[in-house]
Amino acid sequence: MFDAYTKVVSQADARGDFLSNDQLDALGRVTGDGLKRIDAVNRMTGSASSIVSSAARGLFAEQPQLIAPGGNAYTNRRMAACLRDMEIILRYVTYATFIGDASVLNDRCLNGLRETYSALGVPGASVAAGVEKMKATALSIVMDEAGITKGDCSSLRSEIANYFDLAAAAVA
Ligand code: PEB
Repeated sequence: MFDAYTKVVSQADARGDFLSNDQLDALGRVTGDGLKRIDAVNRMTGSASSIVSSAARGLFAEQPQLIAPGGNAYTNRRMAACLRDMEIILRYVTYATFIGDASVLNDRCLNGLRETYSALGVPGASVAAGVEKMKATALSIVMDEAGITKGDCSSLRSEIANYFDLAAAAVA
């Protein structure tokens, strides 16, 4: 697992190079966004259960076959597994946002997930649709300007969007 800093250091060390100006500039931007990053993580974490439940509601409204008899989220056990999976994915997105690097998400959550779902018969495209819904809700909560000092959060926004997109693409 890397964070934004150790990733760059390990790449430079593999080449025996000093850190380049571009790398230092990029890391400077990560540091400069540090408080925004923590606010974003704090908001996603604090709203995790509503992010998950509203995504699930939206998903089941669009794909009611999932909760009909024979559907993959039919029975309380499968419904609970489904909500839990969405929460796990969201949790790893918050970790990646915190450290500014996708490796924790890729290595500990997404790696092999497609194969797990296909072995279980869980429709990956439906999971991806649920992840996209979590992305929309999470970003609207993160970007809400109420009660916070206004600033430019565009690069953080696209970074967080990218973590959700990675998760959706990994199972779609
Ligand atoms: C991944 N999900 C399930 C299982 C595993 C994961 C390993 C099998 C074991 C179990 O049931 O607990 N676990 C999960 C994950 C990590 C992990 C992401 C990462 C570290 O360790 N069903 C639907 C929806 C979707 C869904 C499309 C959006 O209809 C999910 C939610 N996952 C789902 C379901 C099961 C499951 C298991 C229904 C149970 C499948 C079954 O047992 O029939």
